[in-house]
Order: sequence, then C-alpha cells, then structure tokens
Amino acid sequence: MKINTLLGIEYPIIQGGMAHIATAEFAASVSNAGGLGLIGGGSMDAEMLRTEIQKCKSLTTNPFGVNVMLLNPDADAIAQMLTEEKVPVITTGAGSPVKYMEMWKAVGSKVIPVVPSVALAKRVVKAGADAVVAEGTEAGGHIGELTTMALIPQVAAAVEVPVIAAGGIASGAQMLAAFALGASGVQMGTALLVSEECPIHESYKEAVLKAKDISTVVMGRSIGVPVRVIRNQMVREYSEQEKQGASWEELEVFTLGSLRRAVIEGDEKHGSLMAGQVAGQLTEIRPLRTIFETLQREYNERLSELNKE
Ligand code: TUI
Repeated sequence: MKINTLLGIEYPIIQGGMAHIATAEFAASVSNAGGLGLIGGGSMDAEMLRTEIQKCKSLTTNPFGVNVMLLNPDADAIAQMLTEEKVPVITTGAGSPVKYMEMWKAVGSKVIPVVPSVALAKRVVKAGADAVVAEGTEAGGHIGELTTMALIPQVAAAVEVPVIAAGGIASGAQMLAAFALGASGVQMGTALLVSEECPIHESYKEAVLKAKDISTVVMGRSIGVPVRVIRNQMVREYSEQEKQGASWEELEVFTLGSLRRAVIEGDEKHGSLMAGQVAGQLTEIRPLRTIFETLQREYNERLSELNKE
C-alpha cells in the first residue's frame, strides 16, 4: 500500500525529523502542502513539545506527526506525553522505540520508526510498527552504515509493512528509484531545508545551495555517533580533536549544541550544518508545494520515459 493511503496524505512524501528545525509552523506547512509534516522533538523537553503539538493542531487540519529523537534525555517523559496528545503519527530516530510502542499504539497513533538495518526493522515490526523508514547513509544528521540502494530492498524483503525510503532523495528520479527498490513512500529532509517555509537561518540555506556533491562529511564515528554535515571550520577542528582521541564529552559540544548555532544564529563556520549528500543537487529556494509537485511530475515523466525505451 502506498503511504498516501495509509497516512491520508496527498503525496507519498514525509518530512524528516529535523531536530531544532521542524517547528509546529514548519510541520503544519509541510502537511498543508500535501506531505506529512513532523515536529522535530529532538531538542525539546516534553512540555515544549506538547505546546508545539497544540500549536500544530491549530495550524493544520491535515494529518501530521512528531519525531522522537531517542537520544533525547527527556525521551521517557515525551513518550508519556504523546499518549495524552494523541498525534496521528509518531516517527523515531537514533535508537529503538520498542519499549514505547505498545502505549503509543494503544491511543491510536501510527508508529513509524526510522531504521538503519534489517535487524532493527524486524524488531520494530514485531512490536507493531505500521511502517518503517529505512534511512541510508546518504542522509544528513545521525546516520547508519548502509546505502539507500543496498538497504531498501533488504528491508522490503524482510518485513510486510510499507517501507519509506530516506537518504539521497531530492528528485522525482530518486523517488522512482526508491519505489523500484521496494519503497512505498519517501522521507526528505535536506531537500526541504531549501524551502521558502523552512525556518533555518539564511546562511544555513546558502551553505546548502552552495554545497557540491562532495561537500558533506561524516564526523563523530570514533564516539559511535556518526553525523553527516556540510564541511566547515567546525568540522576541521572537530576532526583534529577526534584524531587526538578526545572523549565523548569533549566532542559532544560540537554536535547538538552546534546544530543550534547553525539553525538559529546562522553561524556557518562553527555551527553544525546537518545535510545529506543530495545537498549538491539543490540550487534554488522554492515553496514546499512546488517542491512536492515537481517531484511528482518528474517521477511521472521519468516513469513514462522508461516505459518507452
Ligand atoms: O536520527 C536520525 N537522524 C538524526 S538525529 C539527530 S539529532 C543528533 N545530533 C547529534 C548527535 C546525535 C543526534 C540528527 N539527525 N536518523 C535516524 C537514524 N536512526 N539514523 C540512525 C539511527 C539509528 C542508529 C542506531 C537507529 C537505531 C540504532 O540502533 C538502535 C538499536 O538499539 O539497535
């Protein structure tokens, strides 16, 4: 089943979790443009997130969701709060949501964990996941090891629920490729950073527009939290410390805190400009609705070209 039908949305497109970036306003804009918007709970505590959910309910009548970043120290309280707010969809990232799934399902939320491997996909489906987002290492932010090309068919073969492809998707051709591999929908983050509605600082958008194919790098592997960002001064300083064997605590200051510096303060030198490998493809700022329409049109055109040949 295509995820449009499962989720009651116009396009088979959901938005990535995007901690610090995906506010209630942004999530509502994505949902109003025909995708599934998500409030990025990554850096919020439970009460902040509750306020954002209530705001989002007032800004859209379309389905929307919340992304729970499981490394968030407040994840337990957030999980509990979500049973009171009853959002249509919950996605999760950066860990296994299995211990929360029963209570979320009990209040009728659809649960769609983001998984980087077949093993986690199987575990969450056994626990009742309605779909999974299989995210390849091309994605921005915290990533797994496998590429989208290798991951999607293996996850699709292993589970019965719809698979949503993430990592490396910013065009209709890439969406079609994901469907060819067995996906029933796509998740996009980087491509939406350069939407008119995205509330990040202009200098973050500029860095994405300027990025080339090889502009993103992965930092934090040595501490077990690989994160893909656009290369800048902070990355060079971080890599130097990482080489010298700095501890998790010393390195952590470069990650979530520095995302805030990029998103809010627009510090493109010291901030962490999380973005996926598709950053090199993105050349203009467009409204969300145009981004989705273009993707669908390119998908249809490419499909009919392939059928002609
Ligand atoms: O979570 C993401 N992407 C993110 S989270 C984030 S906030 C952050 N910033 C700095 C450091 C850490 C977090 C920015 N981008 N994508 C989904 C995702 N999940 N990628 C990888 C995973 C993952 C990794 C290991 C999921 C589960 C897992 O293992 C869990 C287990 O128990 O097996």
